[in-house]
Amino acid sequence: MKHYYHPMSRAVTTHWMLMELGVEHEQVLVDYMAGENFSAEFKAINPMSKLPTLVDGDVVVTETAAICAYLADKFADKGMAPAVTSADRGRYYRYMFFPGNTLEPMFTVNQMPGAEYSPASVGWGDPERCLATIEAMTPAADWALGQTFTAADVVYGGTLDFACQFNWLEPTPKIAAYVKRLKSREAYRASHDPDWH
Ligand SMILES: N[C@@H](CCC(=O)N[C@@H](CS)C(=O)NCC(=O)O)C(=O)O
Repeated sequence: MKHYYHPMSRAVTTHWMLMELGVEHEQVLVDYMAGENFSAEFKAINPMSKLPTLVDGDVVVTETAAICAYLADKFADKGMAPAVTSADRGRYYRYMFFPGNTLEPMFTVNQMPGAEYSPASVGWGDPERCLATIEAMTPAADWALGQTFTAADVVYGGTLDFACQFNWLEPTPKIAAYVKRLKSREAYRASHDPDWH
């Protein structure tokens, strides 16, 4: 499979997922800072011109969380997603969807001074609710779903890691300890440039 990637992009998270699974893949560097993501060739694969993008045979997967979910299910024997019928699946989905649907837009709008919005209408409510939810959802020990590390940690934990790195999120002791646990993983270290993380 081909993983369209840049080391200073969200593709670091999907690279981390590939490393956790130990999946062989071709790393295709797309220099989006030089506009290579707008080439006709890449736009034919992903009209959003965004990284990461995964191509697995005839299957094109875009969106960081979708790629991680796809890989976790494709390599189900690696145990990075709870079984579809397991009671943990609901909690797993929550960790997988909350970052892209809710946290990312909140962090983005929160960086825009004076932005006006209706908390009841925007999907992310307001920063206070999001921060309270992050604090509640962040595990005090081990991983998002308990003792087993899953794709939920890559997606949710990866978002918290990015947010701390860009100073979008002031980590509480619980968040800082979780991010530290994530960073101690071999696959994290193999996929993240220490100069940027
Ligand atoms: N919603 C997408 C966002 C991907 C995204 O914004 N990627 C950035 C790099 S971190 C990108 O490709 N930017 C190039 C551009 O938009 O020109 C995801 O979760 O994968």
